[in-house]
Amino acid sequence: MAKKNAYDASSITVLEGLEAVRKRPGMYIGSVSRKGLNHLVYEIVDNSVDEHLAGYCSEIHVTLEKDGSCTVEDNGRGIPVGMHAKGVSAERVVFTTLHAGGKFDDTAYKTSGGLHGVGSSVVNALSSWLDVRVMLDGKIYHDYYEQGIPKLELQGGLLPVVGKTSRTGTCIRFLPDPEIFEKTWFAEVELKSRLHETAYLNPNLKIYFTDDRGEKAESETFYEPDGIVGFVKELTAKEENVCEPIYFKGECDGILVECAFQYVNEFHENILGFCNNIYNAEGGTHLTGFKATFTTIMNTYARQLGILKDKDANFTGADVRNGMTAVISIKHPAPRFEGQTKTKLDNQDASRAVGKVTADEVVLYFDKHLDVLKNVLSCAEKSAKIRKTEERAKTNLLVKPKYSFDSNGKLANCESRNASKCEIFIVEGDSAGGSAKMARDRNYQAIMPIRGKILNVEKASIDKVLANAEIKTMINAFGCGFSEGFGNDFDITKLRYDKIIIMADADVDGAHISTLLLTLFYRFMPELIYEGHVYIAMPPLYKVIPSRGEETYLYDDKALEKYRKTHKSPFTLQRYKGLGEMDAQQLWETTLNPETRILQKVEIEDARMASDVTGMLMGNDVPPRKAFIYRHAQEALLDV
Ligand code: TTJ
Repeated sequence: MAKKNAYDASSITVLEGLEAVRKRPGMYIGSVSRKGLNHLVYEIVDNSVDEHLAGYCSEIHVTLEKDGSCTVEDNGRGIPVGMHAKGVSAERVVFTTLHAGGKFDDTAYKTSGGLHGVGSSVVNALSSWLDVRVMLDGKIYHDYYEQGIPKLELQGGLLPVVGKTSRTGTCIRFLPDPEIFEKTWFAEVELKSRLHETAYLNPNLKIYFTDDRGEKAESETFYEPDGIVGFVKELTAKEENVCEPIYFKGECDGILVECAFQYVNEFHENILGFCNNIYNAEGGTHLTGFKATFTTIMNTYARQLGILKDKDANFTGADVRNGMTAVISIKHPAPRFEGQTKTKLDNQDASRAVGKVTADEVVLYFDKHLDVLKNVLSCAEKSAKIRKTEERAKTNLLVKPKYSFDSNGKLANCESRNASKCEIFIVEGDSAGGSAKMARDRNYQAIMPIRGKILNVEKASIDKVLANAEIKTMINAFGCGFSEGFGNDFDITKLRYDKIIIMADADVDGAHISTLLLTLFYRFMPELIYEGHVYIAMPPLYKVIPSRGEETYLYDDKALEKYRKTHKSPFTLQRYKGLGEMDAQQLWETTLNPETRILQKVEIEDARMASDVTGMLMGNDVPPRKAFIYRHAQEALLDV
């Protein structure tokens, strides 16, 4: 790097780089929705986690401030503030240079991959302002940016000292830019969930979270000394255990492998993969390595114990994982990611390493714990038994003529075959379904009414699910097939609709139907959710008809309160008890017309949320389920 004029030259590329980030923020943080907003916090926090992994940081404090900004503070060594080769403080380089994950080799910025770790300069570019305080060498150094542009004049390229301290660490405070983000209110439930996940993956790290935005501050500490064993226990907390969590770790070819798994009395598997502390929503090679080896081991045991006879076929992978909840966490020096959302681990050596460690450790464990082994194998036997019925059900579904997906006369399809324009509304109740059929634009909007409660797929086995007429119609209408988890039988490129819109009443029954549908999609067609095709329609709760002026729809009680405050003249209030009460015209205006309707996109932010769609929502306690749906309702965005 040339020293002469380096500052000028680099500041030009800096500005060009930041402009690119501001122009196409989605490329750098995934989206500008609520999820993208939270992502800013993760980007910053991940730097402190890296410092923890380097062995120098034991605490991170994350605070949501009253003014809408977020503060992240750690007790690490502090971002280096000394002179960088580019002629300014290294801190400036960190916050103004776009560095691709892993490419920033000057300092200790080994990064994690996927969208993560690309970093602090992206957060800086997308913030109205960002304030930096670095504590080291007994001093507090200060820096400050607006929309990514440095605002402090430096003396000889070095940061101003604003105080003395005996501590070391880094403190960043930033305000997301409302010019960039649809919403600038951090979603605390998702944030906490992700911070909790980070605590499970880093058992010696304490994360202190404070939400100071409400009338009284709310604080929570995430500290999980049991690590991923604790994580697995939490994921299975509401289910009936078949065994205690089994834990092992090991190393192979410079890759660290850590795994915890447990069996519960349920007909599903839940296997979560992490690489360098980042959740891999689309799985990848660490999971395939684990699964392949585990299947071989369990079949070997089953034959040794006489559970499988010579004439019997092997258990399938799905059989031996029936009822399994697992967390597989690896540390890889150079991870690569692929897949639609770049969250699928691609390194072949990860598959080998996980396979090797699993082969050694699982055998070591089961050789000593025959009772546990037998319990686990009985889960596989149960699965194999119902698999035969399942296979019959599956063929029945697939042999159905391809285009008669309106088999029971329920689906009112649209005329267009241009999938990128088409929408399908899954509507609760026949009467609302009837109105929706009249109100829709039949050119590109399809309506599928469903009656009452569809099957709870969390509790049912796959053959029952596929025997359900409404579910069959839905799977056929979407056109992609289905599979458990991310599988080859599902083909998203065949999807006939860009948007799948769940339309249910804003009451407890409606919330229940929404969660059943989400569970169905999540379990059998997760790509639909991960690739952003699933939405929840938000029908209004009220219509106000003022004596003078325009009629308007209000979507929640908060909006009504606000309307009462801002409109003094008398008005008539009409409350909708359900979709069925709306006529075709009203339904068009409020829930069908893309110009005026409100849709909530369904997004899954971390592993816990992924599990919660089934676990939290479908468990037997109603309150969290209601809270989930209602909270999503409050965050509904105008879909224009
Ligand atoms: C780099 O190598 C020398 C010693 O310090 C290392 C470092 O950068 N440590 C560090 C960075 N600790 N914490 C950070 C950090 C913290 C936050 C909240 C945000 C950012 C961008 C970095």
